[in-house]
Amino acid sequence: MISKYIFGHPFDTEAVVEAVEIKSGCPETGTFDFSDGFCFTCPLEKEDRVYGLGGANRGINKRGYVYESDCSDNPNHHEDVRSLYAAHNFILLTGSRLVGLFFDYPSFMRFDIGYTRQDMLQVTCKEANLNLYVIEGDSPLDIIRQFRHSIGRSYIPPKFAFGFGQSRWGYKTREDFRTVVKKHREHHVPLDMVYMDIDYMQDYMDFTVNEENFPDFAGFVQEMKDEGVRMIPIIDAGVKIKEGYSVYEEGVEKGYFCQKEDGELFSAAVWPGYTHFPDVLNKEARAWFGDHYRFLVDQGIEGFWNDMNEPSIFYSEEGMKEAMELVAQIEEKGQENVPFFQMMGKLQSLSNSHEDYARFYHNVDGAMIRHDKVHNLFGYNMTRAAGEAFARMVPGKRFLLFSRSSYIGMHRYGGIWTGDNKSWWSHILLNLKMLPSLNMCGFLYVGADLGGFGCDTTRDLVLRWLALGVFTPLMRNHSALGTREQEFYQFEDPQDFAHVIGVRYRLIPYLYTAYMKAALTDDMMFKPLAFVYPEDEMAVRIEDQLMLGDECMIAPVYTQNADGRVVYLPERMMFVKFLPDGSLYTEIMEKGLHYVEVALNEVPLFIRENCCIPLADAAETVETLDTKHLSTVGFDGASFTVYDDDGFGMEYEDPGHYTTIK
Ligand code: MIG
Repeated sequence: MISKYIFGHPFDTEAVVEAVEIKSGCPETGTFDFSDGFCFTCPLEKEDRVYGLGGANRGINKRGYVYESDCSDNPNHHEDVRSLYAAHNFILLTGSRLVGLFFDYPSFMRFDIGYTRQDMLQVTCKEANLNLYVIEGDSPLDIIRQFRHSIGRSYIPPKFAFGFGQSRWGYKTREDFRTVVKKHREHHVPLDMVYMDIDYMQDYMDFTVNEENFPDFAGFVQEMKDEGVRMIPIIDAGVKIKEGYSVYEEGVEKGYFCQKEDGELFSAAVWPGYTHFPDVLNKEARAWFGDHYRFLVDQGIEGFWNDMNEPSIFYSEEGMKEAMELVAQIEEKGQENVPFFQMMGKLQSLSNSHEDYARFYHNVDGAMIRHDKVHNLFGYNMTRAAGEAFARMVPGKRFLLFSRSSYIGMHRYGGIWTGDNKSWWSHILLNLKMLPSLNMCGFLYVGADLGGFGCDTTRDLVLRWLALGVFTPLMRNHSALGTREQEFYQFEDPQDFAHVIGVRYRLIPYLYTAYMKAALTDDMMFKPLAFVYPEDEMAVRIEDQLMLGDECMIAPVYTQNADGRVVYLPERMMFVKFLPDGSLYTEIMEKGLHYVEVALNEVPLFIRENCCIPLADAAETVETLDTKHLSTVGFDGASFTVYDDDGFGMEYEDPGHYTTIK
C-alpha cells in the first residue's frame, strides 16, 4: 500500500506516474519537525537495516553514514564523499519495522542514517515543499515492487546493448576507432559497441561531427556496422556559445536556454568554453533539444550517452570575475603577502559551485524556477529529452541511452553509468554495492567504467573487474585521457580477455531474460542476499556478494594478488567456473563458508539449488549469437524459460513479438 503525503507546495518532478492515495497529516513512521525547513526523524533499533539511495556511495546497507542528494560532478569517489552524480531519494527500512519511503524533493537533501546518532535516522531539507510516499508491504521486495510500479516501467535497451563496449576518452579519428575494432576482431574478442567521447565533435559542439576526422560520417558509421559494431557518441549538456552555430543561434532566438534573474543568458564554461544550458525543464525547450539528436540518428547512430548533466560547471562568468578580482587585489599587495589558502580556496570553489546553481532559472510552464531548487532534475530531463525525441523520430524502436546524472523518473528513459571511478580495487566492490540500490530505484540498465576511469590500471584489475562486468547490463571498458591505456590489447595474453568477455556472450540469453523479467514485473535483477534469505543472520550482512536473477549468486574477486576468495553460501549451490578452454568446472557445495579458487582468466558463478540457467555458444556480436541452440548448467531436473525477441521492438508483452524456449 502506498500513501502520499503532501507538504507545502512541492515541485512536480514527475517521478511517480501512477495514481497514489493522498493522505493528510503526517505518517506514523516517524516524527516531523517544520521549525527549520523539513526534518523527518525516526529511531533505528539495533537490528534495523536501511537500503536504497540508488547511486549513493558506500554500502548496500546504508546505515552508519550520511548521504546527500546533490548531483555533483566529482571524479573522486572517496569513502567520505556524500554525494555523487545521482539523487535517488528512496530508502527502505527493515528489521524492527518494514517500510519504504520516497522523499520526492528535487533539491539538496540530507540522509543521516545513524551517523550523528547510531540509533537515529534523519532526513532533512531546506524547504518543507515535498511529496513523501510511504510504502507498506509484506517484504522488502514487495515494497520495492509497489514503489517501482508507481514510478513506471524501467527503460529497456535494444539487445545489442547487452554486448561488450570499448571506450576511451582520447579516440579522435576514424583510424583510432578502426584500430579498436580491428584488434577485437583479430583476436576474437567480442565487441558490439565503440563509444565516441567528446573528441568526435567539432570544438565540442553538441550535434556536430569533426569533418576533417570524419569526412563521411554516415559512411563510417555504416562501415563499423558492417563489422558488427555500433558507434555510440557522447552528448554534453552545455551548448557552445558561437556565432553561426545553429544549435546556439536557435536556442537564443527561441529562448530555450537558462536565463539569469535579469533575463540575460547564463554562461557556464565547460569543455567547449562558454556554453548555455538548454532549459530541459521547459517542455518546448526539451523537445527542441531532443530533436537535435536526429542529426546523428539520421547518420545511422542508434545509441547515446549523456554527460556533464549535473550540470557540471568548470566556472561561470560571474565566478571567474570574482576570482580575477581577488587575484588582482592579492597582486597589489605583492609577493610577500599572498593569502595562499584564500586564493586557492577561491579558485577551487569555482567548479560546480552552489552559488552558480543559484544564478540561473528554468521556465516551467511560465514560472521562473531558480535552478538550485530543482538542481537534481537536470540530468533526468536532459535524458528525457532524448528518450522522448527517439519515440517521436522512430516510434516503436529501442535506442541505447544512458546518462551520468539522474533522479528517479529518469529510469523510464534510459540507464546510467556510475561516472568517473578509478582503477582501484575498492571500486570493483563499490560497483557491486551500487547495483541492488540502483535496481530498487528503477535503474536496471547500469554499469561502471570497467578497469577504472581515472588512474593507471593494471592487467589483473581489468580482468577481475570484467569478471564482474560480465553480469552487469552495461558492460563497458572506459578510461580517462592521460591514464594508462586499458584496451585488452595493451596487455599480455589477449586470449584471457577474449575468454572472459566471451563468457558474457554465453550468458546473454540468461541475462536478457533476467533483465526483461525485472523490467516487466518491477523486480530487481540484482538483490542483496538479505532480501532472499532474510532469516539467515550471516546472509543479511553480506556486502560483497549479490543475488542475480532468481537462479544465481555472484561473488567476484576484488582484491589484488588473490587466487580466490571466501564466499558464503546461504544454501546448497552449484559453484560454476567458466574455464579458459571453454569448458565448465562445476561442484556442488553445501551451505556455509567456503574458499573458492578463481584464476584471473576464470569467471565464477553460483547457481541456486534446483535451478539451472541457459548458455549459448560464445559469439563475437549479439547479432550472431545462436539463441536457438542452448545448453544448460545447473541442477538436474531444473528448467528455465528463455525470453527472446528481435531486440528492437517494444511490444515486450505481445506473444507475437517474443518467443520463449523452455
Ligand atoms: O570532464 O568527456 O564522466 O566518462 O570520458 C570530464 C570526457 C568529462 C566525464 C565523463 C567521462 C568522459 C569525460 N567526461
